[in-house]
Amino acid sequence: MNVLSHPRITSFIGGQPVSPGGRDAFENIDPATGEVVSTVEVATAEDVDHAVSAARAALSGPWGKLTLDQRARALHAIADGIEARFDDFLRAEMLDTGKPVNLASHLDIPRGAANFRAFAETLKHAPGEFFPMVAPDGGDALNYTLRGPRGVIGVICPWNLPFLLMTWKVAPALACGNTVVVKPSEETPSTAALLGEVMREAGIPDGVYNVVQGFGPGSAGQYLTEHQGIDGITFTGETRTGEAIMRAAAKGVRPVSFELGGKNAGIVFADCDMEKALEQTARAVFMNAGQVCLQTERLYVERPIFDAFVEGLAERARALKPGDPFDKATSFGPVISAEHKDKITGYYDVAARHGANVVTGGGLYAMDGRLAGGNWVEPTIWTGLDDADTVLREEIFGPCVHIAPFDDEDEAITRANDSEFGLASMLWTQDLSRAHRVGARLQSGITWVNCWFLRDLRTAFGGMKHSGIGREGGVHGLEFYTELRNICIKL
Ligand code: NAD
Ligand code: 6OD
Repeated sequence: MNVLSHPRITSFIGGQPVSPGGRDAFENIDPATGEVVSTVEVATAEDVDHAVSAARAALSGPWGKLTLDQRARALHAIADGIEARFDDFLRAEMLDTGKPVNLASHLDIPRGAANFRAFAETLKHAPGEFFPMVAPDGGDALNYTLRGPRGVIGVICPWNLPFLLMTWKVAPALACGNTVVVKPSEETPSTAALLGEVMREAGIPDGVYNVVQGFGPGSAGQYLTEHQGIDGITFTGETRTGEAIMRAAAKGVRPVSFELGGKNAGIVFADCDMEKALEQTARAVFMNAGQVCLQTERLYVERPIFDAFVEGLAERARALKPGDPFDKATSFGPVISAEHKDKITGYYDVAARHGANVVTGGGLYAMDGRLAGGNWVEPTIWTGLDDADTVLREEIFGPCVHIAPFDDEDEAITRANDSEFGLASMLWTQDLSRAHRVGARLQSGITWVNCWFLRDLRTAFGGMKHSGIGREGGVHGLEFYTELRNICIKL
């Protein structure tokens, strides 16, 4: 059954969507309009148990017997399946998130397919070890490593780039021979359900890919993370949720891989290419209505260009076009939910109360017609707050940035690093030596120089400090997605 023609979305277990009926359900709301697009049935603890059992059984079925090359071909077949149903994924993602079509069709859905292709190839280049040695009796011995799948991986996903971030974890998990139970965000259930259909069409054995729908605490998320049949948990979401999941993972000492929150800083030096810096900073702040973990919420601009930069960014914010996400002219979408809208505008109120200079925005768009029911937060720029202000310390995850002037390189680095988070940073300068010097001192898992969100999927991705544990991407995810074993043979 096609999830798009079926407004009741259920979990996907053992190669089949769960038959609808008999479970608690909630409405999936289109953030652009506030209209109900589907109803989602919440997985029970028993459903989660079935999903984990199906995933465990699949490990010792045909899936577990595939060679690396065969698994790589299976991953390419999944990517082919996503591409063949591109428009279905696009529509599902847009109705779940309200993303403008230009963004979802250029970023989210293509990256879903690209994730499977990238990890299909990556594993072929995984390094191994081989150590010949002399034993105490003078005889020879050989050590070498074997990599095997970790087992059943629990994949817990957020709502901001739902398909991109889910496939970013499912693809390496499967490439390494694991099976998965995915818990998509309650805000964005559709693409995970659709991917179940693609898995079947691509001939992936039953039980390799399972989805349990529902919420976090007291629901499918908690049941999954506490389930002792889960061998490892990979999670993307808020730092506080990560802490709860880590507590759940402690029972049974299961490993975790975490991509968490951020409060990312950007530094703009006076020698930057101003046009490019403004264009990319506008992306870094306002793309996906600011709901990207890599988004810049704190910007430090060298004093000689401070006024011009603030005004240039404000012009770009004012030029953004909110509107029907399906209209190609729309460049700015709603935020995910009424609750998230209230959280963001709560910070807008705090900023105003604390005396921020509101350069642009600071409130809600007044939208007409059907869009009046959506969550339309204005892109917002502030200046004038202290670095210690709540607005500069806590992750807002909205289309907003505070811009402060700085006078020298050391000061900019110190202020950028003054955060409990350390996910991403951005640096604009045409001085190559400075780019290396500053890049090396910034405390973040990734630093973009003269660009933003430029991704090579072979690179290590993850956060320092409270922004994460471990690195995924390329061969770096092997540490989490595989068990490395040493074999020592006395010859
Ligand atoms: P969230 O932490 O609220 O939820 C993420 C997922 O965890 C959802 O599926 C939710 O149902 C589930 N969950 C919540 N509580 C749980 C619990 N106790 N046990 C098990 N599962 C639970 O995050 P969100 O609001 O969906 O996403 C936004 C956050 O994600 C932001 O903080 C953002 O920075 C972060 N994020 C980080 C990255 C990264 O790569 N570092 C990427 C995207 C988003
Ligand atoms: O590009 C990626 O691989 C990635 N994990 C991006 C995360 C974006 C956060 O919202």
